[in-house]
Parts: sequence; C-alpha cells; structure tokens
Amino acid sequence: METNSEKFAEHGYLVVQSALSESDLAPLIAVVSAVVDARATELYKEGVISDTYKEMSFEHRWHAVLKACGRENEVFGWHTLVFSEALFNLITHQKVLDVLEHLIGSDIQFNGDFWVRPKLPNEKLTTLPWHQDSAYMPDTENDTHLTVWLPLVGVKLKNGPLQFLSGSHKSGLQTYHRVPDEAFAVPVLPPTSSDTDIDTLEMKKGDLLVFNNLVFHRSLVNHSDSIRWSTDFRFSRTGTALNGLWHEAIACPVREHESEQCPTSWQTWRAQWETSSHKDRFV
Ligand SMILES: O=C(O)CCC(=O)C(=O)O
Repeated sequence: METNSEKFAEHGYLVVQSALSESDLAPLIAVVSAVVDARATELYKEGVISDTYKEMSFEHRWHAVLKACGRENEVFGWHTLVFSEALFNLITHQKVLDVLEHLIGSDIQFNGDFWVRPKLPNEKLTTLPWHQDSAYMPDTENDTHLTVWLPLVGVKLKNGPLQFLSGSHKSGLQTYHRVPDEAFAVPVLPPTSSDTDIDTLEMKKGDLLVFNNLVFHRSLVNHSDSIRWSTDFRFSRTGTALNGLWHEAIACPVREHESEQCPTSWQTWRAQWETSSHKDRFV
C-alpha cells in the first residue's frame, strides 16, 4: 500500500481524513464567530442594519449581515482579524505537524502565512482560477512549501470545493500573466485540456488537506446558500529561505527534531506579531 508520503510525492497533495476533531477546530471557529458578532454589532449600532442575526448559524450569519447592508466581502481572506491563541494552537497542533513530519521531516517552520476564508455564495472574489502557489510567492519554486487547508464546514461540489491536477507539480512553475477582470495572475498556457483528469475534493470538517507550492489547483464557485468557511497556513523545512515574503516577519519554528517539541510559544509569536508591520496591511 502507498504511504502518505508516496501519495504526496505522486499527486502533489494529500487528504488525511478525520485528522482533527470537532474540539480541535472549535476554538478557532469561536474566534471567527466572535469577529462576525463584533462586526454585526458595530453595524447595528451605526444604524446600517436593523438586526444582528444573532440566532443564525456559523454558515449563514456573515452572509446575512453583508446582504442586509448591501455589501460584499472586501477581501478574499481574514488575517489580522483572526490573529489569536486559538489560531496559533491550530497552526502548531501536534496532529497537524505529525502529518507534515511524514512529508518534510521533523524540523518544521511555520512560514507566517495564514488565512480564514469566508467564501460567500456566488462570489467572484473567492473563486480562484487554476494556479500554483509559487506564482504568488516570488522565488519559492525551488523549495518545498506546504499549505495545510482545513475546512471549517463540510465541503461538497455545491459549496465550492478545491480541485487539483494530480502530478502537475512535476512540470515545475509555469509562466503567468495578468488578464483583464481577473484579480489573480493566470498561467499563460491553460493547464487543462479536454482529457485532463480533475480531482474534486469533497471534504468533511476534521479532514486535513496538504498541498505543495507547485501543484495546480483552483477554488470553484460556491453555488450553495451558505458560507464555505476554511482556514489555511503554510510551512516549510526549518531554514528554508522565505526571501522577503510578506509574512517572513512572523515565521517561526514549530517542530524541532532534537527536542520533539514546539520551540515557539504563543507569547513569543504574539510578541513577533506585535513588532511586525504587516499586520496593519491586512484585514
Ligand atoms: O481556500 C480557497 O478557496 C483557495 C485556497 C487556495 O487556492 C490557496 O490557498 O492557494
């Protein structure tokens, strides 16, 4: 039977089913819910909305708030808003790092890149075309950078899953250009033809997806009436150059071979964050 690391080397991505439990994800979901609550309350106090939709579920409330004030998401993902100990605990969670250790060894750094994505129904902003992450991270194509992607709700074809082109990482980084009306650069040569196999990843809450920086993937439109919430963070082997990436200032080691421990504490990471300037550039 193929091991996880063989599967990963072959496909460029790997889904580990039921890697996390409800209680592992609950603290971050509580942080996100508190952000939604604070924003709804603020808009209510300003008289912009006449209801805070408090009784609505995690999957519906933020969308209801935005609809009520005739707004849309302003950004594709939340960063500063969700900076918290709960986020740090998930990034450094033993179950997450155990999966990564099988792929890149036991000296692991968190690259500093994290997002919580509120993917709204029928929204263009969070519908991403085929891309390789290195296309958006200059000078990373010669190293391995891993994205861990965790659904915070179940993901089905209807609510905008990720799709992957298995093995596409083996051809290296392609050339990208900007096209009118697209927020993201796209590959000059389309990575698919009529006979390309496309893998659509329907995932349950608790499943963990990990993919590398060269594999082609995209994020489909959410055709449901609820929000497809997810979170993602990036890692590499400790010492991998981050070459001035925007998140380098908050990179930190998270697993150390010698001690088999997480060498960074929440207090240390928070102090790093406080002195970094990038937190003011992101929502
Ligand atoms: O979460 C999504 O919908 C898109 C994620 C993605 O494409 C990425 O992290 O590169």
